[in-house]
Amino acid sequence: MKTTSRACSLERQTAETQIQLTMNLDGTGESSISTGVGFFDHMLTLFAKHSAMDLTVHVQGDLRVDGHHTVEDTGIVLGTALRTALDDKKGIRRYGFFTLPMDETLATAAVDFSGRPFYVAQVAFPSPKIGDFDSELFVEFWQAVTNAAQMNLHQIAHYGRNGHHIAEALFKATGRAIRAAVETDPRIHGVPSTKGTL
Ligand SMILES: [Mn+2]
Repeated sequence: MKTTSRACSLERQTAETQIQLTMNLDGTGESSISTGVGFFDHMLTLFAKHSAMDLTVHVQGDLRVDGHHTVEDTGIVLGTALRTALDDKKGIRRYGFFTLPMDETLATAAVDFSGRPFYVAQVAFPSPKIGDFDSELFVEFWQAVTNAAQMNLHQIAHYGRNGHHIAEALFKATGRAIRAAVETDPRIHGVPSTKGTL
């Protein structure tokens, strides 16, 4: 359901997960996150902070299986929320990129709200687990966000030794890139594409 111009509230329920999410693109980075996966909560909290959107995410997932459905389905709803809140994308900057250092790690994210889903990740983790989070779910999450948001996302971990730092640097960089891309440009009145649609 679309409520105000750049905000939305979504619910998704399956046999595997129940998800409630609200998003306001023109927020201040306030968030309330509970997914049942502590490290994932940490990532979504700092994603909200660095994207400057207001975000609430409450998930009850089948964690007795593993974190897969919880993380992937949250990605689907987060991406759907981005697409819903952006509506016709009139007046946005469309592109955003950020390179972010975190101690020994350097990470880049680049995004285009092109309407064509495409995800490229050059990301390797040194260990299969980061706390209670399976490292392989990192790309599952962003693939789901990319598909549902219909955006183009590239993520690169240039280097880094610590899995927590690599994931955190990329969530922050992606938040910063999305913030830049969804920001309204006072010089652009229509859709920022020579095709006239995105
Ligand atoms: Mn941390």
